[in-house]
Order: sequence, then C-alpha cells, then structure tokens
Amino acid sequence: MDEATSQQAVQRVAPLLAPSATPGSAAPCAAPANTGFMGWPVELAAPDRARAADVALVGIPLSEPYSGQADPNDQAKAPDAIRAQSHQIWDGPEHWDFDLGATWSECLPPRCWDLGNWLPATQRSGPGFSRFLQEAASAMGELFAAGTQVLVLGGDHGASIPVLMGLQGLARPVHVLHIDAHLDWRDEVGGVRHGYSSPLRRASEMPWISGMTQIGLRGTGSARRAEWEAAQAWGSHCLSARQVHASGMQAVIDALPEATDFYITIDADGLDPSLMPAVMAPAPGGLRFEQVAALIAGAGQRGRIVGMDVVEVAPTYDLANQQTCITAGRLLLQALAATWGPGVQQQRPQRSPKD
Ligand SMILES: [Mn+2]
Repeated sequence: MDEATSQQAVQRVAPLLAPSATPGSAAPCAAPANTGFMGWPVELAAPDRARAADVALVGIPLSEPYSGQADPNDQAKAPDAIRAQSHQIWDGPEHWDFDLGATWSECLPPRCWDLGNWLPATQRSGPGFSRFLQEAASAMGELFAAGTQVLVLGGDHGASIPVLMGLQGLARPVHVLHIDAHLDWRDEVGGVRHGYSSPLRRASEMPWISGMTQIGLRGTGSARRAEWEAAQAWGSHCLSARQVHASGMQAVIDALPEATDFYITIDADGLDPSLMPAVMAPAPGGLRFEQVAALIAGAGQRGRIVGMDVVEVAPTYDLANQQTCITAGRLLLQALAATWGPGVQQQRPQRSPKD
C-alpha cells in the first residue's frame, strides 16, 4: 500500500479510532456504542486493573486489511451489534438458562467485565499495525497470565491473531479448537500476513500452541493444496463438516487432548448459514448449534477453556431479528457455562491466583 492509499485508509477508519487513545498507543480504548456485553460493567481502565477480571469481554473490530477490500469492513460493526442484542441473548442473571441448568447469578464469578473495543490508534498497515498487534498481544498476555478468561468479539478472523499471540502469557501449552468453513492457513495474501485468511497459519508458528483441531471445513477459500499440505504436515487435526456430520461430535471430543488448556476460535461461517446467515462467505452444510455447544462443553470437561472468540459476523447481512448476533452471543455463553456451570467447577483446573 503506498503512502497516499495508506493515508486514505487512516481517514476511513477514523470513526473507529479510540477517542481517548493517545497517539501511538493501542488497547484498551473505546467504550461500546451502547451497552456492556450482557450488561456487564464497562471497564476501560488500564491493564493493571483489567487483569483483576475473572472474565473479560473484549471487542477487536479491526485486523490487518487486504488491499482493495472495504476498510473498515462490515465485520467491524459486530462487537457493538452483538452487545446490542444482550437482552435477547439472556434476560438477566436471575432467569433460568436451560443451556446452563441454573441461573447465571448462581454461577458467574463476581468480576465479569466488558473492556470495550481495542483499536489501533494509528494507521492500519505497516509499523502502526505491527505496534497495535504487539501491544494488543501484550495486554492479552497480561489477562491470560492473571487467570482471566478472555472472550473476544471480532472483527474478521484476523482479530484472533493478537489473542493467539497473547496466549503466550499463560506459560502453558494451549490447544486451539477452530470452527470454520475455511482452513485459514494462508501464509500471506498480497503481502498481508495478519488478515482473516491467516490466523491458523500464524498460530502454527507460535511455540505455545501445542495442537489444533479444525472442524467444519467445507469452503475452498484460504485453502489451496499448499495450505492443506502445510496444515497436515504441522499435525493439525482437520475434519470437514461432512466428516463431523457422519461420525458425530462425540468422536471429535474423544480425540481432544485431556487436562489441557483450550482456546476456541469460532468463525461464524463454520456454523450452517441457516443458523448464522450474516457472514461474508456462506457455505452450505455447516455445523449445527447443538454440535458446537456439545464441543464447547466437551472441551470444558476435558480441560480449561482459557478463552474464546466469535468472529466474522457481518451485521449488515443479518436478519431483521438479528439472529446471527444473538447466536454469536449464545455461543459465548456456552463457553461460560462450560467453565463456570454446575458440575464443572469441581473438575476445572486451578485458576491462577489473583494479585
Ligand atoms: Mn475464518
């Protein structure tokens, strides 16, 4: 991207820049446009306070853009669009949640905070983006190191990359559970290495990522023979959506490692487009909600879900009743239920002590 184009890109993303951010600084920053996720308190404080959270919700609306594509893209609207459906995702902590088998007030830890939207404060490409990436990863790393469970709303799938980088803060191996129609193993696209086609390739380069399970695969984007063979050579456990439908999700759960930390990354197009229609690359034959919910619960039984993201929701394409945004929120609640729900806590590995 040349200088003039870069300047135009800066101007286009200007409305999304953090109003309170000082030049050159990055996350955490902007307040949500409407409400905290699930009505949680919005904490835009410095990372040293944020790391006291038991559960932290973070919006990451932007990643490294591809040349010639809309910037910001539609997925950048998703964190606030999903927050805005909080009243549809639950009816408050005192209501019975049938997926949880309890009320949330009985289960959630005391400090569930929404940390707002983390945004690059300067330009999106080149050194400014690299700085955002490093600073966001560092802030994430502090949360993980403190034992905070991190829930992320993208953004496109490039939003997962700083979170995956931040998993280094755990100082323990992490297994990545990836639900997606697409492989996302591109090394680069037009010179861009941190865009939405590359999150799992970047993960494969991180020494703290001990393994990955990729399921729901059926879309041909981001996977040519070279990418497929690279994933196989690395040892990624890849299952197409058809394979999951044929053998059942329990077989996937049984193949997960035990007593490990899991990070779950869910591309909305991994689910069937009848369930999550508001995506940029819909692919028929996707996973069902109950399959994904079972997988999340299974991960919570076999190990500890240290974090999860839901990415690639494109709110402009949602149904009038915001079904995709509501489903995205319900997916995050499955991770909370699998971590804090009845019967889980006794088996959950010890959390890191808080300061
Ligand atoms: Mn993806």
